[in-house]
Amino acid sequence: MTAEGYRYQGDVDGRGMRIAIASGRFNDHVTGRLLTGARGALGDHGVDEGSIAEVWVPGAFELPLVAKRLAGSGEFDAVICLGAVIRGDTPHFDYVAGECAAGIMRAQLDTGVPVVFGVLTTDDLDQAMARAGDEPDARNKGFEAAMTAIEMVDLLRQLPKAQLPKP
Ligand code: INI
Repeated sequence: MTAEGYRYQGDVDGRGMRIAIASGRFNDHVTGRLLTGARGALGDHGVDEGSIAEVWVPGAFELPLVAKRLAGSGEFDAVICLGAVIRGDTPHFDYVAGECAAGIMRAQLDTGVPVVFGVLTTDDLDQAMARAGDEPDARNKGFEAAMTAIEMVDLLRQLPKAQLPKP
């Protein structure tokens, strides 16, 4: 403890971490770029390529179920979800984007394993492409999601363990 109290912050050293990346095939011209960005960040920060599992699902709506399975398997320290939900003229967007976000949150709360929301929700394709830049940096949401995953794994390792609820 310092004079100011405690301070916790995750480091972005991914050495030894095992990471699963689940990606939606819907709009795969976008999600493929997010995946490249995520792999770039993991590689730059010490995650071994052999410790990364790549999983594809049909679309963003399927991400929560698969993320929960991966997170609960005990095989991974974090799960990164990548998707691109692009608003057309249909209310489908709101259902897909909303349920995807809620399901991903539930997967991480239920399992205690970080499940990162690397899902673009944009009005059009141009906006999506602008967030899926081909440089491995923060203009690529997949890159940003991977950095979040590493930081969260390290942060949770530092924080006090959760107490089991009293019977
Ligand atoms: N899935 C996406 O990942 N992005 C979208 O933009 C999208 N739109 O627009 O419909 C989308 N729909 C498919 C959805 O994720 C499911 O795969 C489908 O509904 C079957 O459950």
